[in-house]
Amino acid sequence: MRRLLVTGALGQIGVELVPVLRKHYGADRVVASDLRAVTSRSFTAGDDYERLDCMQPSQIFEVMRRRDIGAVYHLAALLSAVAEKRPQEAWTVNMDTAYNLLEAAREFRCQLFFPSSIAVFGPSTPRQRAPQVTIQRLTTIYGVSKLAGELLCDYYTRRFGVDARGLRLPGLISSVAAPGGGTTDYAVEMFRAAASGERYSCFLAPDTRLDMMYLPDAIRAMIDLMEADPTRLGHRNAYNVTAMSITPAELATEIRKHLPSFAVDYHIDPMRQAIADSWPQSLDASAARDDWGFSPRFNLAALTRDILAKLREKMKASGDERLKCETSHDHARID
Ligand code: VAH
Repeated sequence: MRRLLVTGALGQIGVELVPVLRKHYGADRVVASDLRAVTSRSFTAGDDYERLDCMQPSQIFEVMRRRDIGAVYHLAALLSAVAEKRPQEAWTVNMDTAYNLLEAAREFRCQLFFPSSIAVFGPSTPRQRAPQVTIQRLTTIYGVSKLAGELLCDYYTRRFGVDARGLRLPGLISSVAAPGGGTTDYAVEMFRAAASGERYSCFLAPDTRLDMMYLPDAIRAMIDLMEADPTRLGHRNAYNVTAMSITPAELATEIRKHLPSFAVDYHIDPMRQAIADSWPQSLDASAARDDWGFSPRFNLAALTRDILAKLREKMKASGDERLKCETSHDHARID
């Protein structure tokens, strides 16, 4: 059986996606890769890991051939806030790597997952329940690279028969990896501060409403999309997906149901606030639901409960007893 390759495996999505893929398909079928040497605590020397610079086509082709890759989850990219600080580098990294992986997918006849984003929408996109097909006059270099990536994937599918598929991901909240330079990182940072008993200084205004999703739901959506019947994929590059539309103030209130003393103040970062304000406040994910059964399991209450429990376990394992949740709540799962 051909293997799966994850690029950018040491990033926020990758460190959670790789173990789930290995559990789903078998540890010997998933190759993790990133620019850095395998010194991260997320992967040990025994893990199947390749150092891979996706800016180098020869390195990609060599790994594809030697490891007999049949599907790629291409996660290597600069996120919105970092990209806006270094737009030229962001364009080069995000676009050249996407092009290189599409060329490799064409050459080796393999599937490609491309992570798009709500960043492909802009101020003139309908703010509420942004449709699957709508105006896309985005205003960030990250959005330009993600929309161009979507169109390039569609071209390779139409012109060369490459099986490329993508999701317009909202902000992703996880308990495992540190944030990676995005505009929605405040949510991950807020949980980490609360778990450590610290006050959090939020870089977005309290009423900044954005789409979010728990990373386990996003990973399940990625795998479901990649395994879906291709004849049903009317919008393969790329589907709107979301699980909730929340604000920093609402997230803080939910955390305080478990940690009543948790405090947040607001020191707005003008650049990240401008990026957030350019994005819709909510997406319409009905096409994903209708075409391949997208169905997130975690709402805000269930996500908060699960993340604080996971952070408490992690901290206890490291001997840190600071996180004692003072109340308990029933699971408020969507399903
Ligand atoms: C970012 N987390 O903030 C990413 C994501 C919707 C936002 O694309 O850049």
